[in-house]
Amino acid sequence: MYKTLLEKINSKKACIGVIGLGYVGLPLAVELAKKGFNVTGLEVDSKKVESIKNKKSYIGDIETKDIKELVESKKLSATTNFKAISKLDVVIICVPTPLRKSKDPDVSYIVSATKEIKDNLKKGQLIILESTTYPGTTAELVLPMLESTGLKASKDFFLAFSPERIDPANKKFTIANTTKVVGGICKQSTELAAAVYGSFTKVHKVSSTQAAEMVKLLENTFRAVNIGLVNEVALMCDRLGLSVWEVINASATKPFGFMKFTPGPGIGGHCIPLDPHYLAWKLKTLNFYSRFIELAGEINAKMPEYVITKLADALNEKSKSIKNSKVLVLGVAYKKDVSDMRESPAIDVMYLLNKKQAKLSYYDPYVPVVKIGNKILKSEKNIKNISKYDVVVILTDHTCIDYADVVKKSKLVFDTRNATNLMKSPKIVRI
Ligand code: SAJ
Repeated sequence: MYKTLLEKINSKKACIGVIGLGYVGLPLAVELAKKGFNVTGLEVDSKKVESIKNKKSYIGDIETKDIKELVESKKLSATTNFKAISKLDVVIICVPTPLRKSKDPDVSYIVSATKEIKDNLKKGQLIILESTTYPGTTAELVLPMLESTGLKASKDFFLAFSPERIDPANKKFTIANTTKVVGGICKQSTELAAAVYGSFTKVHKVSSTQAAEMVKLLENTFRAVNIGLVNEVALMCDRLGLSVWEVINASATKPFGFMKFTPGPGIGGHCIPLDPHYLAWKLKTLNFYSRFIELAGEINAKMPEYVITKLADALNEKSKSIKNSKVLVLGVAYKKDVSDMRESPAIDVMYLLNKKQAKLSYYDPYVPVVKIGNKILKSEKNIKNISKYDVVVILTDHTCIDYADVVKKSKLVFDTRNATNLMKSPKIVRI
């Protein structure tokens, strides 16, 4: 069985299913189809399935021409009918793993995907989980569900974990040139998963699914903790009357032993604010309190309030208060040059501005509408009349904006990202 499946994968004859055609699943499905596999996208969202059937991409990093080519050559298809799983050799789960309000992991999407697989599981299949999750999910949650069919892991089917490393809008590091880490519940599962990803990129094998799950959490906890550190350094520099930007830029001249992170209005996105809490949650069940994760989480979550305090001070210098000041927020997406708003700290800052009764507007060329509390705000069409605002608050530093021009035409600029690049002007206040 193992040899047959390995041969099918190596000869690209294996039929592969990808459950979840989001910003992780669709690029993976397209890459595998490009390599010659017959790939079936399995999606609960019929709009996504329709889009694929109509040969159209709905993910920024994926060209419609690629979808068209692959659908026409019958290498790529999509369906909402999960019974198709019974005809597949490999099934890869790429579903979301959000946090509940209580900051506990929400693995309900993994459970429903695994249930669909369980209902259609066949001997000789390889199942791979990609969704970011706590160490143990594959072995303690997915495996028992699949074995409840009576089929035995490693004997009747294979099971592995491989963390997704898709960085949306990253033109330099794509799915095709980013090493894939794989860890199976047994050596054969690891080898089979390595053969799948080895068809399009470098592979790094680890000894277990738990190790592979932990790799991803280390990667993103590393970022969350270092961002928390520089945010705390920003607060320190404020007390010391120093420019945190000048200090960080100078530290970054050290070619070894230092990695540049920058402070900001908080952390957003679908990974960094969430993933470390998966790890913290798991360790709590083992009676271990991960202080770095909790502390970084607290510091990062407090940055929106810090922005408001600094903004109030800046307006105060002009004998103004936040209340009734005309405030233009520049950039609301969770990071520059993306349209994604998930967990964006801009939402928290704008919520607080609203609460303090600022006359709030925003401009973000990537984000036409935002919901702040129960208010719907539309982006300004342009920033031609920027001088009418009492203050312009840069929350996300999209590269398409001319910040020198913004400073020239504004009364006051509060820059939370150093988008103004340490430009000297009495009009600029930075965190
Ligand atoms: N941020 C800072 N200061 C920094 C870096 C980021 O405040 O020095 C903020 C960003 O503005 C954003 C949040 O943190 O709000 C997360 O930023 P991010 O650069 O980590 O971007 P993400 O969330 O897109 O993270 C993804 C991750 N990729 C995957 O999970 C596959 C992460 O592992 C990547 O390292 C990161 O992209 C990247 O390097 O771009």
